Order: sequence, then C-alpha cells, then structure tokens
Amino acid sequence: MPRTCILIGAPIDAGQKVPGCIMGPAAFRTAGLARALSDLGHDVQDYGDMTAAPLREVTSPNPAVHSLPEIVAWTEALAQAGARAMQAGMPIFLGGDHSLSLGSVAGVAAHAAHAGRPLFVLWLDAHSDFHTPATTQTGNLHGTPVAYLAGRDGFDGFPPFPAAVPPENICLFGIRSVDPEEHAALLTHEVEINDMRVLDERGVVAPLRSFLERVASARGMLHVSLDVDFLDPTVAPAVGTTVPGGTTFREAHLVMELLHESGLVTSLDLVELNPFLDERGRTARLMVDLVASLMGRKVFDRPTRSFA
Ligand code: HAR
Ligand code: MN
Ligand code: MN
Repeated sequence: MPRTCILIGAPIDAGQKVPGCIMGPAAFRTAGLARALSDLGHDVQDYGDMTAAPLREVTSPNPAVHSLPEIVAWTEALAQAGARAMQAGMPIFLGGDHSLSLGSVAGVAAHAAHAGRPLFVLWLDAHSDFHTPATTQTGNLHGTPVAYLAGRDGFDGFPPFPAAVPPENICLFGIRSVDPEEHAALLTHEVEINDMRVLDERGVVAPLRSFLERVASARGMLHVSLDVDFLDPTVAPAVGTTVPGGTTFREAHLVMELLHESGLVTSLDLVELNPFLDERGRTARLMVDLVASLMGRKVFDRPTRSFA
C-alpha cells in the first residue's frame, strides 16, 4: 500500500559528545533515501532540516548533564513537528543522535492520544536508553528517551510528556549495554526486553512476532526507533557508541521485512548515524536499504507468501 512518507531532518548532536551526527540527515539524503522510497511507489515529502526552538535557561541538578537547553529546545520543536506530520502521513525522522526521540515520540504520542489509539514503541538499539537526566553518569541525554516516553520523573525543564507510553507497550530489541541505574529501573517497569541473549537463543522472528501480535490485537500505532548501533559494528561502523555483538545484516533486514508485513508501523526514527565515522558511505546506504525493506522492498515478490 503506498504511503505518504514525510522526511524530517533533525541535525542534533548535543545529546552526546562525538562530533559528526549533525551530518546525518545530509548522509541519508545523499544515500538516496527519497529515491528508494519513491521507487517503491510511496509519495515522499521532504520537509527539509528543522531547527531547534529558541533556547531557554534550564538547568539540571545533575552536574554531569550537558547541553540541556539545546536538547529541551529540540524536544519542543520536534514534538510539534512530529504531531503535525502524523496528520499528513508517516514521519521519518532523520537524526541526529538519539536525543531526537525525546521530541519525535512526544509528538507521535500526542497524536495517538488525540486519535484515541494506544501507542507502542519498538526500540532497536544496543542500549536501553533508560537513564533520566538525574541518573545519567555521562550526562549524554541521548541515553534518556525511553525513560521520558515511559513517563519517568527526572525530566525537569522538559515539556511534560503528553501521554506516557505504558511500559508493557515498549519493546527493547537487540540491547547489550545497560548501565546499573538503568538495570535497576528496568526491574521495576514491565518493559519487554529482548536483549541479545534472547535473540541468540530464539532468533529475531519469534520475539518480534509476539510483540507485533500484541500491537495488532490492541489496534495500536507503532513507532520504530532504529539506532545504527542495533547493528553489529562490522556491518555498520558509522556510530560513536559501537558495541560488539549486534545484529547481523540479515537479521536486521528480516526485522524490517517482518515489520513491513505487519503493516503496523506508523512512524520511524533513524538515529546515531555519524557519517564522519563511515567507510565510503556503507552505513548510510545500509540504513537506506533497511528502510526500503521496512517499506516493502523484497528479494522476490511472491504473489502470496506463507511461512507458517
Ligand atoms: N548508557 C550510556 C550512557 O548513558 C550509553 C548511552 C548510549 N546511547 C546511545 N544511544 N548511543 O543508544 O551514556
Ligand atoms: Mn539509542
Ligand atoms: Mn545505542
């Protein structure tokens, strides 16, 4: 089914300390994202790159936190843009580091609440991103969006999250780096956790299908947040926070193919691409190919397919 895909560039890099993510939106465009989508029959509208809202003075009780005014300003701007784009089609947010999801998911959640539909979030990442600004040791706010969307406290200065996503509607998938404070908090929240240990044993298909069945039976909307470091660094080197032992090229494509077949995805983040660390554009091109799989590109297009 053809969709209206809305590309929203969010060149944010203040959520972490490695320079380069600011070039992410340009790299996605250079790697042919719009063309890949239009070749699949989708309508593509590129809204260009956003800028942050005006900076306000906000401070954190945690001295490690840096760039708080910048991230709050991006969150405000992205939440507005995201809610508006949801009315026009399927927003695809081009990062930028993962702090962009503080805003993108806020906008999507406001839309879902307005539409009276439950929101589910699939977090494809090496990291759990479940710190709050109060618990982070690095002070890098790209490690906090899941806590924000789950409605955790500690986000003073941020706009209140519009409609907290129930923890059981959040699925962390592919994680293999969890800090002690995140671990403790995850033990008291019913977030679905498919860490790499689970994926090693069960593969990607069964855990993902069972989550997607929950989304479908709740008639939910589904936001997918794809962090480059979900992939193993040997196939996706262009990221500042590499963690060995990630998903393979084929596992990642299979995830995207299953998402396409589900027909459930209503919004998407592409985050943490650092083109300065890439090897001749291979990570940017892989990310574009993954989006193409998510949006319907197939190896062989059988008229009917059943693996049941
Ligand atoms: N947990 C670590 C921290 O808070 C690493 C967070 C890294 N996050 C990302 N996005 N790269 O997933 O600093
Ligand atoms: Mn992340
Ligand atoms: Mn990550």
